[in-house]
Amino acid sequence: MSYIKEIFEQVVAQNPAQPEFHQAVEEVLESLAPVVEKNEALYRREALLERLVTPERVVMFRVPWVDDQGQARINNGYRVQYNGSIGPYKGGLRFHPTVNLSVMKFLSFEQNFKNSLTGLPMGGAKGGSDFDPKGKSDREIMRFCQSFMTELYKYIGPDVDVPAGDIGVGGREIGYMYGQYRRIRGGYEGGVLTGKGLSFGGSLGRTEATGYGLLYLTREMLKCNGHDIAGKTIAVSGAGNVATYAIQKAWQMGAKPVTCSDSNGWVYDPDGIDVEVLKDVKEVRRARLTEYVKARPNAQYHEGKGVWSVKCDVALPCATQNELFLEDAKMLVANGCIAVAEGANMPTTLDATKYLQSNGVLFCPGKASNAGGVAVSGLEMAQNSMRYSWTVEEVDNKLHQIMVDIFHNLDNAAREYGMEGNYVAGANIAGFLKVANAMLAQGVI
Ligand code: NDP
Ligand code: 2IT
Repeated sequence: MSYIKEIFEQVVAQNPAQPEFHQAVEEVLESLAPVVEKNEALYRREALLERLVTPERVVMFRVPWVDDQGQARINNGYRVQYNGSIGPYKGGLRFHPTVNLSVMKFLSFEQNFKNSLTGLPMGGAKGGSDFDPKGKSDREIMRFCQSFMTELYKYIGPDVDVPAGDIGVGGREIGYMYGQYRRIRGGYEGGVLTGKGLSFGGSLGRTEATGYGLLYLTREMLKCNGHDIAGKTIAVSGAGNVATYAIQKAWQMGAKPVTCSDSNGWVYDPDGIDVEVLKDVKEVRRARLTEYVKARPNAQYHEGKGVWSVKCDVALPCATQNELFLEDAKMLVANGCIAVAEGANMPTTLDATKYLQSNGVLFCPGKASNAGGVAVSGLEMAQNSMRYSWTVEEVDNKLHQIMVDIFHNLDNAAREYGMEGNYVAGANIAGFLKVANAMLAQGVI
């Protein structure tokens, strides 16, 4: 049996009932075949793939808190420190009822390769809780964040592990968690979290970074394949941090984003999504998308899923994992879509990815196209270490350069291994090589 197949079967056997984790490992291992074949004796002797698929540390803890009615509540907290060989563990925190060990492990596994692709020294991690922030008061959110940090603080630090935001965790939650960390530690250690407020060590441009970075990479991918992003119709899913700033940057590039979605339904706006209305509904009022169409009479609201049925040139899934299925891929191809770039982590299922690729659709995986968020987190860490702040132009220029470099890095890696145009393979190989070389250099640990 091939080394890769052996490892994948072990992962499935040893981690039962973790489908998202299996899916992420399968996608990465599959693309590493040509690299592993070249180095098989060495990798086997060093148990490199076994170590690659095994997290260095998984922390699970109880998060007790009291709701506004005085009722005690309990949630599960997690931090998976997957691989620290190229830098401090780094990755977001997700608060969403679907969070479980499988989701945490898939996200932290992916984060290793993403962080490696940014070129910055950051290892891979992820954490979060099955806490549902929807409908909670601001005070409940604060008490939850404080309780979560009261346990998490033991395992993190500016040179150890640096969490940030993800689904359900934005500037407000990072502020509350940072406050509790500072209170427990008794000093300023801003570098322990990224995505902080600008008044206490946050970086300009971090809020916009993932969405903007997604568009910088997408424009470069289109350009290198003979297309101009200006004038393109874009379908976006999600209506959170990533989707909002992807939509904003798409407009700035002369494209027209026409859809967005949340967990209840989706919007088609034939005049293009109005970013200010979207921000007011989702960021300011934390309301549902039904409110969006009240302010935009030409727009249509539909319950359930359906963003990928809209005719578009480019599709940007920016909500969550497994939200673009084979039947969606078929609709996109039938409607003439030329490119898909993932803003979310693993939004496209494996069979949908393969269908898109084999039908000539340019496809960029999230670990490359959504790396702008963690890249600017890395820049925030650098600024915190220097006790200095770059201007928004400086940060944006660096982000732009990082995203363009990432695209060329994976394009080149795919060519070098005889898989030209397969950006999934290119991203996995380029991301893997740096981590693998660091692991080999550091011995069997
Ligand atoms: P937000 O919480 O800001 O927004 C998430 C959006 O996706 C919301 O519109 C939400 O709808 C929707 N959504 C979430 N879960 C589901 C679900 N199970 N079914 C349907 N819709 C869902 O998160 P972000 O924008 O930060 O994150 C979006 C994606 O991007 C995630 O995959 C995340 O891992 C990834 N990402 C985020 C980065 C960042 O810097 N924030 C960096 C790189 C990747 P609703 O409003 O109803 O909850
Ligand atoms: O998935 C991701 O890359 C993030 N949620 C951002 C992580 C970070 O540390 O900024």
